[in-house]
Amino acid sequence: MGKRVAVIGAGPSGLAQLRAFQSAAQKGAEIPEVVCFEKQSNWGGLWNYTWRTGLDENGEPVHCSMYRYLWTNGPKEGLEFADYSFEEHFGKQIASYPPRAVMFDYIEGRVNKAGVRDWIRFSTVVRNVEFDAGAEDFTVTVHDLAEDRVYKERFDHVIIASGHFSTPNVPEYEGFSTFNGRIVHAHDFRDAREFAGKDVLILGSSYSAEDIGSQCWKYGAKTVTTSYRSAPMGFDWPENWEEKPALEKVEDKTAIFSDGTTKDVDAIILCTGYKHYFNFLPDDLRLKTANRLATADLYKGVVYAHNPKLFYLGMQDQWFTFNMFDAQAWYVRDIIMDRIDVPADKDALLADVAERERLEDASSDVKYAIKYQGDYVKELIAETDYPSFDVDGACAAFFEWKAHKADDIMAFRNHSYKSVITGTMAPAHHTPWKDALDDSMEAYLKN
Ligand code: FAD
Ligand code: NA7
Repeated sequence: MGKRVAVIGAGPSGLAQLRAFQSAAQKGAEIPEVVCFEKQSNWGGLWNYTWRTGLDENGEPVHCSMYRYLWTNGPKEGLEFADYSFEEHFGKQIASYPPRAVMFDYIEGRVNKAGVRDWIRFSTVVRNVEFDAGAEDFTVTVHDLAEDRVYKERFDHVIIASGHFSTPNVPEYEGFSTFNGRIVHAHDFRDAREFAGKDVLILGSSYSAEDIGSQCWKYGAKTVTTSYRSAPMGFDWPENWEEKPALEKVEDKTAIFSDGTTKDVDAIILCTGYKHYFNFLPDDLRLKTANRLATADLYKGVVYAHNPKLFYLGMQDQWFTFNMFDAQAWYVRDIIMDRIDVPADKDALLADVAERERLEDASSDVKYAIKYQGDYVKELIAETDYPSFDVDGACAAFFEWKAHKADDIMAFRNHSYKSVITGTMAPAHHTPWKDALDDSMEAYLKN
């Protein structure tokens, strides 16, 4: 069909896009030429772990925000690929909260099977994207880091799949520059053992705060103190864990909170979230959005309203992940392959966004939010040939997960759920999460 498509990033979203095109080709369709640019030397995005922090071996910002001993923070039954089950990959059903290495293996398994590795130019960072309104195409400038060569290529479409949990949001509080201990953002947190025996202060009250605090607790921190800006997490924490209101300042090693209480701490971990950050995009193409379910300026959550030849994948805040990226990738593929029409009128695109925002804002209930994103996944897959799956069943697994967390925050990962792809119940893991210090793939799969 003569079109050329650039995909930026080979994490779960970018790989979903490659698999979407490959699956159309497998069914006999003529597909565009697809080129994926990935700045790291391997695929997997955030799941491609590195010990490095700061700058990588090429002087580029390290993308990885994951850490050693990370296990999925939600049940795998909520994210399973509809076209590639865990059972197909591992040859058996496995427990519900796999460690990172197990997830990486699963992610890689599907794209190895699809045979799309050759479509990716690794160690190649995208530096700039420009739209030529006359030619109606994009010029993409990239840096081949291995050969140290900068070059440009033209594409009819660009798909941004560069993730949004990599550039840290780093606030400063009074006294940080004279704090007598380590201050680190979650993005640079790697090994919880570093904090064994220490009094650790964690800022934030979302996923990173909960999980990094739990990691520190599991690997022997003396105490964990979490400080919330808006609302406490409110779990029934272990006895050496307490929640405090907002941090006001630190003096030497003493943290002072808004209720006047204090705590002496050895280290401060900023679990204060991430920024949508696209330093390779000019003003007219750059998405500017908060981390929310209804992303600003994206028609159907993927088409950039200000230039509908440009797409973004995975830019939403996430209950659903891999299967949502798939739904988006199949949908974008079908727009590019002229199977799905996008309204020509920009106001219609923005009206779609406004309606999504209105519906998201209609309730602050967590179950409502999970169902809202589930409905979005359903909406997209209804229009493509992505294998339909029981999205309501996945929502039900998320509801159970929430209840299990409320019951016992240090034990929720010991529970099992039923696959909505194969219908099989996951086995219980052989060791409770808090006692499972070896989280290698070999150890995890010993069930
Ligand atoms: P990413 O995984 O971030 O991949 C983006 C890719 O783009 C990277 O490979 C990067 O190198 C590349 N890239 C970026 N910029 C450029 C450029 N300029 N040029 C070329 N390449 C570029 N999700 C779950 O489902 N379960 C979990 O348990 C879970 N835990 C998480 C824990 C942490 C600490 C974090 C931060 C996230 C977690 N997530 C989890 C959510 C995570 O966002 C998704 O699972 C998934 O990794 C998102 O995929 P992505 O492809 O959109 O982005
Ligand atoms: P989130 O979910 O965006 O949460 C960020 C948290 O940081 C949230 O509790 C914020 O409080 C808090 N925050 C932000 N700025 C500040 C300042 N200045 N001071 C204090 N607290 C602040 O990010 P996470 O890293 O937890 O999760 C991101 C992904 O990583 C997620 O998908 C997981 O799977 C892993 P607020 O509630 O806004 O007041």
